[in-house]
Amino acid sequence: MGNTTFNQLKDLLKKRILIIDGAMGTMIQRYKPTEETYRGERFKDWHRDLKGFNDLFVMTQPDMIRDIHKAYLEAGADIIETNTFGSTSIAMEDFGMQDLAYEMNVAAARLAKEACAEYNAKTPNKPRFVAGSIGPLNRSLSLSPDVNDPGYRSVTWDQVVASYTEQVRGLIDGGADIILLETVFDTLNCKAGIFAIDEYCRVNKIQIPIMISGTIVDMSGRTLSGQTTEAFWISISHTKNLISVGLNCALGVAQMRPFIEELSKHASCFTSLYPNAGLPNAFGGYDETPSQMAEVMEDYIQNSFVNIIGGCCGTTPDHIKLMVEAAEHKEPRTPAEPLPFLRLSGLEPVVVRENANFMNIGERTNVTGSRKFARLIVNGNYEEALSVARDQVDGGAQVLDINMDEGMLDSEEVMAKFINLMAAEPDIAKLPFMVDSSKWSVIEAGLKCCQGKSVVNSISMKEGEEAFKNMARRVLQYGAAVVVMAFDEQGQADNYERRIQICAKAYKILTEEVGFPPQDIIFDPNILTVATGIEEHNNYAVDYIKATKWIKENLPLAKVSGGVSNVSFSFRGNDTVREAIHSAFLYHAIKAGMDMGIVNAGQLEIYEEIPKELLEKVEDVLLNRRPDSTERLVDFAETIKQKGKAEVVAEEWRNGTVQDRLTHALVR
Ligand code: THG
Repeated sequence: MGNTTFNQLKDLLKKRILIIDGAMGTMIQRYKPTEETYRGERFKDWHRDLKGFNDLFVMTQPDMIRDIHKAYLEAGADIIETNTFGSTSIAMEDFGMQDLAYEMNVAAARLAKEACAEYNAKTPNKPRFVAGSIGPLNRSLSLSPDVNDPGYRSVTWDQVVASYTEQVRGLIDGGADIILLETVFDTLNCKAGIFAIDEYCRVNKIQIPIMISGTIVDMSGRTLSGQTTEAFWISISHTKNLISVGLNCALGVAQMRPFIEELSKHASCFTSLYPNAGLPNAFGGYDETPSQMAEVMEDYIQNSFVNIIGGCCGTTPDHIKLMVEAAEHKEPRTPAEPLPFLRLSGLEPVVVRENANFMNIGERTNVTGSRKFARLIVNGNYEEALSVARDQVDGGAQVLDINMDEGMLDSEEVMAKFINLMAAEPDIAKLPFMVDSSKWSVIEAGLKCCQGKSVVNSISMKEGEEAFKNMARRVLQYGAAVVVMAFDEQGQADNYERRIQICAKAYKILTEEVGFPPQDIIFDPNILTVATGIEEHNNYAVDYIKATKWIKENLPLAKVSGGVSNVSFSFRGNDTVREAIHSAFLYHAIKAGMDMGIVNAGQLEIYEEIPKELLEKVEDVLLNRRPDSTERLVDFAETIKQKGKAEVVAEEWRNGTVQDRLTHALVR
């Protein structure tokens, strides 16, 4: 299978609105199936009740399913869905049928394909497509089923990937033209599905178009796992061969308006909408009539919100027929062309626009960077460890760096556990996460728990180019951005030349060989400790800043970051001096183009407020302005008493007048 279906669909979607079919369940109900209908001949002695397992009909009542497919094709659908919404080994465990998953998917895809073939033969100029339906599963990777244990998950990423891979294999073997991940309420499950499809296609050297359709649970417009529409789009936008993104199920067609409008504004692919025929009524039925739905759809078409329309629960061939009419001879929406900004997400989006302000990445959720956090994690006091994360958010962090690299810990397990716990705290989970480890296995363990678009911290050419490329490709599959350290087989870059040479090489490999979006590359040209007394270290800050400027001027769209607190390790124990060093360092590095930094959020001194004498001595060191600058700063530091300043200041400003408080808040 080449990319021909993808191109064929793309060409069609440029010309007209395509129609996807309506509900399977509603049609099945018309047959009033009994337990015996479900069982058919093959499962008449099955040890579990099977009533309600609609997917089973592809094996036990194939004629019924084929007839339903035909009814939708007859109504004018261009795309019909396989009857496989729940046909994964994981969901089929409920019926003791997990071993039949592959067979069911093959059977279902074949039925749909046969029905399409019949119509394609009749109308060769109107090709019909089979979308292999993949549902969201009955187990969630983002949500705990146990209210008393928010970090618990009833399934693992690897299990979901394995189960989806089997389903994908069955659907493709049975002849599906498209894979449709639908009714996504948990973006992490969806990302595992994307990963499964991508890996399956990579291994088998095939390509298949993908459609993704999310669902929302109420008028807040959030997914069940809590994401806003834009955050959802950002989280899945790495999907290769993505033909469309959209919404289905959920509310009635009219209530979908703000959310499909929002999605259509952001999505660089085509969009789809196939809602329920209204909300379920008291009897579990659906009341919106074909003409009511078609009328609203027509409005959405006029407003260029949609490229593919159809129906979900409660819709029938009559609904589809009127949608076909509503879509006829209409101009289809043109996909959005989002600017190439770095876009991250947690429950909410973070977009790093051109000329964006400096972005704070909270450093404290790091067992090697905070004794307190390390103690809490080692002792299993996760409750309080979460408050460390929360304090960083309150202190202004826009991303959280998480590091669990400590010899006494099972870092993979603890990384996963802590991220899962943070996922249950909306005030923390609204932020994107930066998964920080020097071990790739720990980074992967973290990525498997992030529903948003996170940042990998970090990869480098330390173990050679092949290893580097392999990690970068994996990062793409997980849908993350990446920090690249200026490190190669010869070691860490510690001068200007090595810094820019390594970054330039990494950029070339990533953009030209791996296909990494340049805006998702964040270089870290090594913030190393100054004022150590070793002469070779004197130019470290200068070289970092110079390298930053070079990267920003020569590696288009790439970002620059760094671990800011590293620079001042020589002054451990003297926070006043350290904070002055950090803010003076940032003042110059940001001017040179530094986009973001790992910092102790909430503890950054304001440059203009650094006492003159201290600032001069600090800048002498940072900018390597005189040979004795280290001694002079060390001597001066002795004279500065620790005041526990940050805390005091933080409270004092609240006693000012309204004018003073506003000024303070604005300056901050
Ligand atoms: N680049 C990238 N990632 C990084 C770093 C980097 N991750 C880790 C580190 N460096 C950045 N994070 C920190 C976190 C804390 C400190 C320094 C860097 C720190 N901690 C206090 C200390 O060691 O004195 C501890 C204080 C305490 O125990 O409370 O300074 O460079 N990509």
